[in-house]
Amino acid sequence: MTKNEIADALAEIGTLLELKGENPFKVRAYQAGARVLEAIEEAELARLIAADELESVKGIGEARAQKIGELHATGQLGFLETLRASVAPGLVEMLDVPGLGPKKIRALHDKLGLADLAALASACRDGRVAALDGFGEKTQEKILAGIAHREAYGKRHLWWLASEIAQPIVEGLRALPGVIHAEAAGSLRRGMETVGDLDFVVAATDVTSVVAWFTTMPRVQEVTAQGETKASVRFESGLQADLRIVPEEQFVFALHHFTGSKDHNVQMRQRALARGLRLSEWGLVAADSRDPDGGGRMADGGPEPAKAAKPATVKAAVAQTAAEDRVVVRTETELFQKLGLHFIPPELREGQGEIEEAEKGELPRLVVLGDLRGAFHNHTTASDGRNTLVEMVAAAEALGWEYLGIADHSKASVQANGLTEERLLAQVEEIRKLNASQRFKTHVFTGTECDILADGRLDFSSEILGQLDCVVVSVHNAFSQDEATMTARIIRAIEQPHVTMLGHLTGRLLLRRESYRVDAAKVIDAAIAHGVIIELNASPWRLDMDWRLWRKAAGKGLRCSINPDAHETAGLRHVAAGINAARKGWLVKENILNTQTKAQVAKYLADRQA
Ligand code: DGT
Ligand code: CA
Ligand code: CA
Ligand code: ZN
Repeated sequence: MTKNEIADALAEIGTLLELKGENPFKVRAYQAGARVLEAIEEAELARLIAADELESVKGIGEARAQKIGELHATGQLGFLETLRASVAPGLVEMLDVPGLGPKKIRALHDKLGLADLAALASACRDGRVAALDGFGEKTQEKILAGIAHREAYGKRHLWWLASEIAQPIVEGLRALPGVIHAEAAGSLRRGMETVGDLDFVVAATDVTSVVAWFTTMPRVQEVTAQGETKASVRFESGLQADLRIVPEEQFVFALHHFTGSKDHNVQMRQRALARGLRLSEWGLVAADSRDPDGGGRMADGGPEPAKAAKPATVKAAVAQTAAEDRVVVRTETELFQKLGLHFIPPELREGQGEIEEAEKGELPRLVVLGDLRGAFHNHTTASDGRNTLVEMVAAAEALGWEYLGIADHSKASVQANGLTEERLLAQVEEIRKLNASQRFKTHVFTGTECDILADGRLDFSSEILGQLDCVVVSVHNAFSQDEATMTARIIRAIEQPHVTMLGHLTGRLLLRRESYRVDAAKVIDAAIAHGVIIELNASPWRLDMDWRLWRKAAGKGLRCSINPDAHETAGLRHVAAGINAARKGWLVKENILNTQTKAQVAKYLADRQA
């Protein structure tokens, strides 16, 4: 196990002990141990363990040193497994409700006997929760709303996590004998921030073995549907996956159809019809063909089916269509060409004008991951990050980045160990020395993620901010302000000198926490007017500002920066999720600060500061 995984395990032990109502000193010792561990470098941890010196590190102690050693060596810990088994799963689920920590959950359990979400919801509706010491009406309302959101959230899955599951499945399918092509389609391929289910499209000669493999994959909990050429499964995590197998000549049509979106598909069919063609998941045929399917059967307002009787199977349908009626295409590019269109990247297939632009040949050349030369808004162990400055820079160098922008929290973010002016200036000095040492090829830009205080003032003075390369300003508290107050607050922050960019515009955490209320259009206009960048926070849990707002905003002149908001080295890779969102927002390289060279960025930042 890596250092951060071990820290997670210690923190989990702390949480579970707290849920069990154990001695608070013991609980705190595990929480503190997790934090101490985070501040140690990976290599140093290995050395301490090898030298048997871990227990002498302040804040770790003998009992935890032994557990850390076991996790480090084996990746497992009997103590943690026993502990997990001893806590009611319903109590652990309550941790997902915003505003409920272990202490509150313990109180709900001890005083009201609540052990799961259903019981908690009903106690809220009866007003029993509000009557408890330390809860009240407002908290009760918040808990109820949290439970309702959790149900809705449970139906969808984060793109990043779904993609991690889909990748090996695609590879597994491709490796099967008789499989010619295999792709993940659906919202995953379109790069949506969350996905409802996975959709796999396969061209194969031997359908039986593909269905058999798919329905017996690891972690499949239930096979919810199974036919000759299709199957659906549900994994233990609740995520579901659909499989379609088609003959090779239909693959492109099936891939296009199951990639969607539905709106895009409807418009494509209408376009085909206007050209005397019928497009469906099975193929593209002349509209007057006797092909019985040809796109007519969808329940979405497509054309009426042709007169011939519907054949019983796909194979029969294909056979019945006269060969000369079928348009042959081997790639999606060819499919679009047949309808007089340039290729439309999957991310743009949302039915929002992409077909019109593809007809004119005016689709943008969307930004790609390889365009990024560095990234801003990254945390270190100085605030709430889990890797040191040096570890973060080494990781950026390994990614081939020319530069890395550091932005630790400011002092008002007490919960995130925000930096005081003194600590910030010491970090600036440390970064200058690191740059001067030329230890890494990656240049480090100094900076801060400065809190926007409740009234719109900034947590640091202009005098301090003026000494930094890059200033990110973000809202981290007073989330419940009304829309007008929040909007004015953010605009006031944007108007102050030395601000380079606005962090996570809405504060949303996908499938976890709703946005605060803010008038995005007004903030965008203010940012443009003051030459302030708005970040596209690339954390897969945020993807904030939302892709739906970027096309129009960039058209008006707003600049973007794709920021990983990394709290550990692995988080730097999240820029890939940001690239997805940027592509969905029709952004090109030129819209994005961190596609520029180090020299260009350095000049831009210096000019801003001046
Ligand atoms: P999701 O799973 O909710 O995140 O979103 P999708 O887009 O993956 O939707 P899904 O899995 O229901 O279906 C995959 C694609 O199949 C969808 O994007 C378009 C196509 N499709 C499904 N049902 C229909 C339909 O009734 N009409 C049309 N035109 N296309 C459909
Ligand atoms: Ca889907
Ligand atoms: Ca599906
Ligand atoms: Zn932040």
